[in-house]
Amino acid sequence: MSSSLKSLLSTKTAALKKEIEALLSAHGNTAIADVTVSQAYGGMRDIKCMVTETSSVDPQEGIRYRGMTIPEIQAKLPKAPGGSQPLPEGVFWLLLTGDVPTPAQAAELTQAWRANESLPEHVRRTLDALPADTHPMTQLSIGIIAMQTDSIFARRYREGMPKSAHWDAMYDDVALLLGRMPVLAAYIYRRSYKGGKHIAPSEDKALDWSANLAHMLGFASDEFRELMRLYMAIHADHEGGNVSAHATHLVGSALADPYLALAAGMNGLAGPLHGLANQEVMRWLVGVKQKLGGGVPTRDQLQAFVWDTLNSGQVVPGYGHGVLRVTDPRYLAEREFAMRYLPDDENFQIVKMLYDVVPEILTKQGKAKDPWPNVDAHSGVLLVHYGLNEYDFYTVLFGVSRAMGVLASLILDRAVGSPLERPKSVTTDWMKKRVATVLTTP
Ligand code: NMX
Ligand code: MLT
Repeated sequence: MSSSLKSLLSTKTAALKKEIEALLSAHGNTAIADVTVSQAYGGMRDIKCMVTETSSVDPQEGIRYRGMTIPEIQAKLPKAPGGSQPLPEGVFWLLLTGDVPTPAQAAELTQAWRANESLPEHVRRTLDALPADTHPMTQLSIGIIAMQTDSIFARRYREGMPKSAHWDAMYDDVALLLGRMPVLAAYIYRRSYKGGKHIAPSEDKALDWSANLAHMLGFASDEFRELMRLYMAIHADHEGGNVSAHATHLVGSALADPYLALAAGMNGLAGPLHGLANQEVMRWLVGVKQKLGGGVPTRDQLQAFVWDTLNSGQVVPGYGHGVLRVTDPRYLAEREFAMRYLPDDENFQIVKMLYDVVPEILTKQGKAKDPWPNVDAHSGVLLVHYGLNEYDFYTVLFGVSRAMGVLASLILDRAVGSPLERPKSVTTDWMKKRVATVLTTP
């Protein structure tokens, strides 16, 4: 990766480590949260018990990367020549260091990642051994694991590197992995859907990471490139508690190398309550159209379809959230993109209508704590508009982006020496005794 980023990081993480040590020594025993029985049984919602530096989600305003909102990121981060969306290279720099990079620094990252864009032959062969209709997320996970043979962290650990060198090895692995992720994603796409007719990375080595991904997927328009930049920028991170980030962090805490840890995160992302929701949204939306004979349904028809979904015991994909209690700002960024580039798109009309009807219905049903749309409610229609119609592939794009956030955190984990994660579990019997004690204690 960029050498100036590495030396900046070395200084920054040394300072961060000192801050953490001072905090621990002065306030190590200060309580920051209480845990209720409902939280222990209910997916640990809102228990403040882990630290992630890269970003934070506020229920009322959504994600901030190092304190910056999505609109601020769109306004302040470096852009590609002629582009108006932030470069994900800048997002990664920001997540890792907390600084907004200069255009030259973002370009340094483009160069560093693009220098690593070859996929080892054995990885291609491993993927080619799978049936072509293997789900793309399964292929992504297998592809990442297959690349583990190149792990610098694993090799240096075996050679006896000291703990102080862990972050350095992690950093080098991440540079390789992030360079390869778009190539891996494009390889999966072209083998699954385009008869294995692969497209080599662009010969224009200054072409940014997302535009090169668009090129390798087979979509060359300037608008699609812009969409990829936006998509990669906004899906990158969502603090540490979401399934993909938490799984990556947990597995990494055993000093598993980043390939093993990222694959774990990607396996979590492939769940329909997490990243896979983006493919489910499109499938659901197309189901509405098919059932109603095509075209844009009426508001009444759409309302009836939403109720049918709920009454048959399914969730409305793309709506609700574990933390957010407002419309996801990432959804709003996608909506703004749609208004600018595809205002008359038929699927976009339906997505807009859903925004009108679903929150009201979920509120009336009274179960979901958050009736508003999340990022996955909008991304599919943008991709379909440009001809990327293979819904099962969508979560792979989410994964390429999410790799930036979770791997930035993994570097930081190793830099500050985060220990093995090992919370205490209890049994229901313990819980019953515990509440009985609380009840009888005056
Ligand atoms: N449609 C129907 N029911 C819902 C929905 C929804 N969109 N969202 C929540 N509920 C239900 C939920 O299933 C639960 O029901 P039950 O008590 O029968 O188990 C009840 O409302 C309470 O759930 P919440 O506490 O509001 O939500 P939770 O934090 O457990 O789950 C999600 C959050 C995101 C898993 C949930 O809202 C959901 O399943 N949404 C649809 C899937 C989706 O869009 N996932 C993508 C999330 C974003 N991402 O990229 O990861
Ligand atoms: C995410 O981007 O990870 C999702 O919105 C899920 C979450 O934050 O729990």
